[in-house]
Amino acid sequence: MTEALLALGGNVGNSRAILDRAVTLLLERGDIVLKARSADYLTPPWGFKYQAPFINLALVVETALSPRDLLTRCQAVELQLGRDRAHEKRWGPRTADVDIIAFGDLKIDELGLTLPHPRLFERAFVLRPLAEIAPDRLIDGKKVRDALAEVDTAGIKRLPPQP
Ligand code: A4P
Ligand code: MG
Repeated sequence: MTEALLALGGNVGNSRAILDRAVTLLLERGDIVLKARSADYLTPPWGFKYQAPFINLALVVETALSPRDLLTRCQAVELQLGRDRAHEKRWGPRTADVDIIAFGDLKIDELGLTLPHPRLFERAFVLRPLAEIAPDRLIDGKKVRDALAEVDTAGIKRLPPQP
């Protein structure tokens, strides 16, 4: 079993409900086991700024799947939740985005899969939820909590659990 870090985000539709469903779908076959789940966070849009705020959350999971199979599962969940890559703009609105942030300590840079995630250290919307559940996790030799201290977290709000 390998521990992996996943980051989920979305800003189209009822994002909290959609991402909650994404977590359920990821775990439903039993070959991805949840170890920790962050709260939901409301985060200002990054990249393309003129869009609705996002909901983001992070998961620590364990799996015996290969990194490729885990990515395929993440993308299957995105599709099940209505993500339409053909009509998306880069860094624009989306119903559900499920990224692999790290897979054990594996480093790979292949077509369609880079690990750790190449833009993770620029993204407070990834690091803030992750720091809640894995502050001491090292990624590329850096602790998540230290990486978080280097990014701008202005406007990020931790949301209370839904009733
Ligand atoms: N891919 C390569 N490595 C990975 C990996 N480690 N995990 C490939 C997941 N996918 C990986 O993905 C495009 C391709 O990346 C996939 O086909 C996969 O093979 P994508 O999800 O369409 O996104 P992208 O073009 O890689 O962009 P990126 O940098 O992942 O951006 P996002 O996360 O998709 O951008 N602002 C806030 N506050 N919160 C957000 O969640 N999200 C976006 C969307 C923009 N702004 C945001 C947020
Ligand atoms: Mg993605």
